[in-house]
Amino acid sequence: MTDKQIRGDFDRDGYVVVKDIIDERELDPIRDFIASKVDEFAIDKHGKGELTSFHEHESFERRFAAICKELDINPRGWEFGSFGREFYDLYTLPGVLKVLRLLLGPEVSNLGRPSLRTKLPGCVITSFPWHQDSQYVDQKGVGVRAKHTEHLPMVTVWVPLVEATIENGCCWVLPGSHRWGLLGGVRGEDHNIRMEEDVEARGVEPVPVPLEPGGALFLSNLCVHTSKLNTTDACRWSIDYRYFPTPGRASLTPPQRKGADFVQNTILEGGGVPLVVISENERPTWEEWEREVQKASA
Ligand SMILES: O=C(O)CCC(=O)C(=O)O
Repeated sequence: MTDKQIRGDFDRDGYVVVKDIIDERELDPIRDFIASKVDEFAIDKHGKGELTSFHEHESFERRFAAICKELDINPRGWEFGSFGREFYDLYTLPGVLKVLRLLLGPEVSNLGRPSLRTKLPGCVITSFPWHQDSQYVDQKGVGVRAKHTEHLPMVTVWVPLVEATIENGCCWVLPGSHRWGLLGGVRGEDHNIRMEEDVEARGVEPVPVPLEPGGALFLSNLCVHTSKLNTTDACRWSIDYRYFPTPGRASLTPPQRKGADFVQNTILEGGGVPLVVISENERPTWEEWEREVQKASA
């Protein structure tokens, strides 16, 4: 795709799918990280007598699903950490940064809190209802109603670690919905946001986004999207992470700056440190970033 097509699709639809921008080998460290955590989990549960098998002969896609099935658990998210070199390397993938520069300009910060998705077979709680990502950023607590980032352009990068298909619960989008503004929605007891209106009634045809590893879906914070039930017997592993314009950027309008400050403060309150990516050649190294995070959490 040309830069013009990427920018044009994103402006028109509120999302753009870019295939083959990540080398398969660039995904191996995060897959290895997942595999080793799943292994530790199996060993721990087996040691406690809760598992009859380590399920070690299952594939990457199947193993965690088999373990959770035997334990009869359905976790909403990944519970084994999301900070490390593997994550830094994903945030700074050259192909991803190139697209981000087209969509958000030259200086962006990473929100520092990725969502590593297990998306287990038949797991209802990870069939996320229609939502806009700004709703999750702005409304942290159950029942909270707030709008802080409506005017701040943010981009979610959604990266499949196995093939995402309609059957295993890929994302679905409503093209053009980023022009509807930030809609009313509220976070329920299960921590999922639910819209106050039936967005499908607006008549836009939902579009599925099946995607092979190596591609990425770039989503505006206002693009309405969902992901449906995983009807297969394997996990749909993926990771998504978010960027926003660095708050100090001179070109921000006052409402954008307010939104960026809100995001920055929310991250710092939560003990995280945003990763500032100035350009492909100028950004904190992994060691610098790690030191900063350690300082913040000391
Ligand atoms: O990966 C999924 O299943 C849902 C992702 C999503 O809705 C999001 O990243 O906002």
